[in-house]
Amino acid sequence: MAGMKLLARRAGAVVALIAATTTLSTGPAASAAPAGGGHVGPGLVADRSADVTEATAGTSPEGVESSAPRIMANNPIDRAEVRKRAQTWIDEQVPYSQSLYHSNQYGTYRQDCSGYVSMAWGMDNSYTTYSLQPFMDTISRSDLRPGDVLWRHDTAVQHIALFMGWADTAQTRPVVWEEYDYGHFAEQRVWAQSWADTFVPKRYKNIVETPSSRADLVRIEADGSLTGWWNSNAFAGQWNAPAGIGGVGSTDHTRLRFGDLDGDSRDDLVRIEADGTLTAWRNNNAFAGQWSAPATIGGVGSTDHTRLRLADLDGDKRDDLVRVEADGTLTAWRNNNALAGQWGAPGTIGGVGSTDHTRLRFGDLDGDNRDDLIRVEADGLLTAWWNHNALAGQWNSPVIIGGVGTTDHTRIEFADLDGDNRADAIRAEANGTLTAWWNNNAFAGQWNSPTNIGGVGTTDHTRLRYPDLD
Ligand SMILES: [Ca+2]
Ligand SMILES: [Ca+2]
Ligand SMILES: [Ca+2]
Ligand SMILES: [Ca+2]
Repeated sequence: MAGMKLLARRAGAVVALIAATTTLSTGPAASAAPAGGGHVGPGLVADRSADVTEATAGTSPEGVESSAPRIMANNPIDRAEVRKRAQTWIDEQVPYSQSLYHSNQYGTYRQDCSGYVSMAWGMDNSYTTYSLQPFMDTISRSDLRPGDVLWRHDTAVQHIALFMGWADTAQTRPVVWEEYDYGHFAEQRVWAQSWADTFVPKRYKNIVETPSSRADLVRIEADGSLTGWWNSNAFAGQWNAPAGIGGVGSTDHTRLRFGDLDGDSRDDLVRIEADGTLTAWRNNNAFAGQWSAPATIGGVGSTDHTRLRLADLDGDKRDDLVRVEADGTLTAWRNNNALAGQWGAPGTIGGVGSTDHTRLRFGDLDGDNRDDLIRVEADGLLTAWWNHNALAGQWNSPVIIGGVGTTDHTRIEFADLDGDNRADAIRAEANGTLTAWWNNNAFAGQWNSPTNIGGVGTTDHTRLRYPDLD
């Protein structure tokens, strides 16, 4: 689908955000042995266009309700929580059964299609496809979002599956998570259109729509003003018209980072000063031009600012601070309450071996809220370390998760464009168009084919950022 052209307009009213600086804290400390020496293993090259096996039919009927233990009470629940709950049955390889019940920290539910959905939605019983009906509204197919369902109840088929995304940009083949038949675990599949079209899209009445968690687009202009494009539906090429959202005064744009410092799910703005202090503007409502006055929130001592990253290492929704040292070790400061100047003491959390630090990125590839580590290799392959518990130095061994072709690695970034909590891959092309790969299960090497999601006109790509502003 061709992307809508995103033409830039100069910011109108620019809020002047001028920094003050006072030094608050800490220089680096280096301790502990590096973990996860990062070397690319051969033979793990992912097929980046790979879709998972396409399903066309085949579901067993389901069991019936029983007096199984009741855990939850049909409370409001957001989509990230639905994903987190549903993921557990896939990880635990819960086999399909109409009579067996599976228990974990989220309760005890029948191991069939509707029991799985009841569990994912945190319901007070293992409902059936029939008895779920009063809890759901019918929605349009184009309105489907992760955590909604595809539902069918007729004489031939009684089935329900969690909708998790689309496998194609034409939005005909859904990616679903389901318990669908004996001999299978809870799993992710892609449905053929012919099968999917026999299902009705439904939404749980208690789903809470959190503010859009899709990454937006920002360009830092030469005068320090910020132009923002709101991501309406990036993979369909839909962005709002560009708007001036503030400005920091004339500044070296490579010193600017976005990250959520206070966990309100809006990315705040940080500038790394020459002396290593950090100046922050809290995002109060960026698209309305509302930012808090700048404040100094700490400092790392004089340092090469290009070595600093903001990433949420522990999944508490607040971005922590990471510095890539010359020898490839990673030093981290946990964000305890950054806007109040509170950070944990610096600690070494691992290392990737001597490496070009400009090739390292952080992004949550699997939706567990912890940012994983990615290195863009010279040949365009992507090496990733799954963040198991980074602040304790625990990472999985590096794996190749795909590739973006031989390319200028400074053009590659990772951000969640569709709000499914998994970071997608973005390449800023020389002509200002943006190419994106939807993360369909990155650690299994599954990405959708690259698609043009829009463009900003010819521009210096180092001025582009992909924060979630709202
Ligand atoms: Ca924030
Ligand atoms: Ca954190
Ligand atoms: Ca992660
Ligand atoms: Ca995503």
